Amino acid sequence: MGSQTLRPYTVGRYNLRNKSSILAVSREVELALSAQEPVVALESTIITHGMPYPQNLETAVEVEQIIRKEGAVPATIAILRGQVHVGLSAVELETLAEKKEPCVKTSRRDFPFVLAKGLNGGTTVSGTMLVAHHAGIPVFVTGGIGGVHRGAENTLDISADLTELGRTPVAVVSAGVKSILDVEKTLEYLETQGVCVSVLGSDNRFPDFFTRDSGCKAPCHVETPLMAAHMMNKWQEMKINSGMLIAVPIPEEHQAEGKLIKEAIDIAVKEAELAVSGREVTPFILQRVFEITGGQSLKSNIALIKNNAKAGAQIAVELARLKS
Ligand code: PSU
Ligand code: MN
Repeated sequence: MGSQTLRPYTVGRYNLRNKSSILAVSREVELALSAQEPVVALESTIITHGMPYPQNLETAVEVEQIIRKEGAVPATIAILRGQVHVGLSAVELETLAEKKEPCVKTSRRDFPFVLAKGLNGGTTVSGTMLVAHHAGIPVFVTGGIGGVHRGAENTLDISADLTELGRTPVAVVSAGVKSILDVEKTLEYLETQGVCVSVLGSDNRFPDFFTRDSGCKAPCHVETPLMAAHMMNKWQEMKINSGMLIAVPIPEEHQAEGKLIKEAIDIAVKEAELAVSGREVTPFILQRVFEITGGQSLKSNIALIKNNAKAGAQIAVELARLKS
């Protein structure tokens, strides 16, 4: 697995004043943060482990463009040779997306190892939240978060994303919770963790990534990005140090065909039970659903993350306005 030598931490290209030098913050992100302009954090596991090449690279680039178009600065977060990066160059994005170099799916627990060994890491929702918070970025856009897996009563497979949401004050914009998971149990777990869960849009049904209705109601419902920003503002004023989850339903026209996706997921989840465990479960299921649906799942995935990027950027812009 890549270079196993111990490297000293290199000093970041641009380090935020009063921030740990362990973060290499890009000049664009550094400037935006110091001017209190809107910034949107993005994860990298979706690039390194969640989507195939070249769609992963195309999507990562387009998502950054969408965020810029809305007037915010994108900050993709990843680990490159043992250095945590906030804001990647085109070449850095390409390096990760091509998957030629080994790369560890990095959640909170993996940082000490990946950094000490000088490895590359694609940061999950939990890993990205942790870094975004260090860097002072409160809005983070992704596709879907990890959650309580089906059968977790036996396996105890519950994503570290949920405990991270319980302990780190970053708002995560996602298309809800993927139906490869147990959506009801995931919502229960988030309640226990004190996470404000809302749905943004016209109704209060909680989405399950590929479709707009998981069958569960969202605990909170906000109609506009401005109202989501108001919620974040109150959350910050109250110093509620747990995270927020803002669910954005997939646009009507991009919903996956319900029956097809449901069947594919059921097959993939059963196969995963026999084939994999630990951090490999989610990437395995995503890959199998992609194969079984003949690529349909990836199309929906790309459409919804672009939609999330737009909504997340609008929230970040409104929040910056409220604070100015
Ligand atoms: N769901 C997706 N695509 C992804 C992931 C989840 O549709 O790429 C990634 C995210 O990075 C998420 C992680 O944080 O998988 C959760 O992994 P696990 O279930 O092992 O905690
Ligand atoms: Mn797991």
